[in-house]
Amino acid sequence: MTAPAGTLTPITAHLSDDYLQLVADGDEVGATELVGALLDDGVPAQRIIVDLIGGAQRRVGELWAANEWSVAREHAATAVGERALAAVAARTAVRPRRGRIALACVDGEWHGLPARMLAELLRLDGWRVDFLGASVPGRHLIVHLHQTGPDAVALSCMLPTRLPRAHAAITACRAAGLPVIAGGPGFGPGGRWAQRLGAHAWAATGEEAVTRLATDWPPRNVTDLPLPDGEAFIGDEEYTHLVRSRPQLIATAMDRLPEIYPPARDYDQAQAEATSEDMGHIADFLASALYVGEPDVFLDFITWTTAVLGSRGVPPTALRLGLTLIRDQLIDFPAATTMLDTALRTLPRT
Ligand code: B12
Repeated sequence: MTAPAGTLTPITAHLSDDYLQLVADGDEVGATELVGALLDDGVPAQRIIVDLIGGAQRRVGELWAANEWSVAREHAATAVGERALAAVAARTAVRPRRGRIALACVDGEWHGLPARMLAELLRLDGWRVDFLGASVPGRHLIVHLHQTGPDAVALSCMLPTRLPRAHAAITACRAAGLPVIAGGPGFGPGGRWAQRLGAHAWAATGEEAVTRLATDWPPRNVTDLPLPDGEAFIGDEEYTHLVRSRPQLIATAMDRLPEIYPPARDYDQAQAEATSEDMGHIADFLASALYVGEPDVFLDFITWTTAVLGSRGVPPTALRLGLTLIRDQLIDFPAATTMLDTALRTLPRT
């Protein structure tokens, strides 16, 4: 017998540790056997998806960020999570009794697993879900919507750097008369950038989305819903300049780095590539911050990246110099330089 979803939380810390160990070992068979045994014991599929599989993925993220796990180990762990989720889905068929939802990750967003988790939660609640997977280009999404005629669109965005693309997708869905529910931490604390970009609703978690969609959804007269205030700032001149000049910005910063940061003179190819990638992240988060007019997009990234680089032995000085090299090339852009100056002030002094 299956207990109703949400009535108990039978995923103990001990069970989570066991599952994380299987994930850490890349043991797909062990992980699918474990979730199968839990289903046999009557543990609700929702608890397995959210608490066990999702909880382990978040832990994997912490281990990667702390440089305890390599990218390869993280990839292997994610593959086990996907397999375990598929095993739960295969065991829990539910006949659709609600509407049809298209669920996609926005263009350039490769975190497909959280969206897949949401897809399964919605399916368990009786929705027919068209899961379109990771990184769905806006124009293909719209073609799909016209071909299939869903009742709503759910858009997943885990990284704020994808906000401009999320905005394009939301705008296109609105134009097609479809309500959009947005989700994922990329939309900011409390989903505040989702609302600013025109989404009709936002939910922090898959379970919150299920409740929301089951109660007050869809909004009536979707096409009449007013766009939020502040549309005008979006995608201004500074953002456009930054996006266009991104390759040049990074190349110039990389050329100048050894002059002002002598350790960079001895970087091997892998270190140089990682540094160039970090410069790219600085440019991308800055561009998104400019796009939505929210310095916090950039400042949150700086806090996060200081910790990640620190755990890899890169001192705040290196980040400070990287930011300065980008700033020096953007002196004619007041919003960008203000954000960079604020970020520079927040960096720990060494
Ligand atoms: C696995 C993983 C990857 C995998 C994804 C594989 C896959 N198939 O999903 C890969 C390797 C591709 C990846 C790549 C990157 N990643 Co990554 N990744 C992760 C990791 C470890 C797990 C993600 C996950 O599955 N979380 C588990 C679920 C349960 O999370 P959740 O947020 O609670 O999910 C719920 C909500 O988000 C919500 N939700 C999600 N979508 C939607 C949609 C709607 C409509 C609604 C209503 C709700 C909703 O419902 C979910 C279920 O309840 C996270 C760490 C973490 N803490 O999440 C980092 C993380 C997200 N990644 C991060 C980074 C930086 C990257 C890279 C930039 C790394 C790099 N240097 O290249 C790239 C970017 C790729 C890209 N452009 O998308 C950072 C982001 C930090 C930041 N500042 O934003 C994180 C947080 C890691 C960290 N601790 O630093 N990553």
